[in-house]
Amino acid sequence: MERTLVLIKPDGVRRNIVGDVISRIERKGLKIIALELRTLDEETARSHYEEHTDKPFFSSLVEFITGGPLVAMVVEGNRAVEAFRSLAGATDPVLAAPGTIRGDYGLDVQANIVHGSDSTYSAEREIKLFFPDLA
Ligand code: RTP
Ligand code: MG
Repeated sequence: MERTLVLIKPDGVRRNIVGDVISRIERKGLKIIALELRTLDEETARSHYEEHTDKPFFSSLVEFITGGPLVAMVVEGNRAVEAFRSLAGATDPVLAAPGTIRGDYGLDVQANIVHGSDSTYSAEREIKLFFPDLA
């Protein structure tokens, strides 16, 4: 079974849509095997988004993702990485298809409600970062 790291970003928690995001994950048939509400420190945030270190939006992204509590989850199931990315929709919520999480809830390319690992390799790295005790 494949695993992916899902985050409900601080904007999603602030807007009280944690329940809906979790419902969509469960409805799809994916299983939540770890879940925690936490506020990221700067070091963890920089490490999580390390592939974007050189992007112009990096410092703003770190500020946003550390700006309030988020929900971190490990989600498991058949092709979980792709399955969740498909539920999330395109990075830019303006372009994300209606029916996806970002398509239904967002307008802002940064405050786009959820994160999902982009490959099984990223998933393994991110799960270790957020849930080091998970087997
Ligand atoms: P994520 O990593 O959060 O799941 O999102 P993603 O794969 O769909 O998009 P990615 O390219 O990895 O971007 C990471 C996050 O950075 C913010 N972003 N801001 N200001 C901008 O142009 C911009 N572009 C991306 C978003 O929060 C995006 O999800
Ligand atoms: Mg990404």
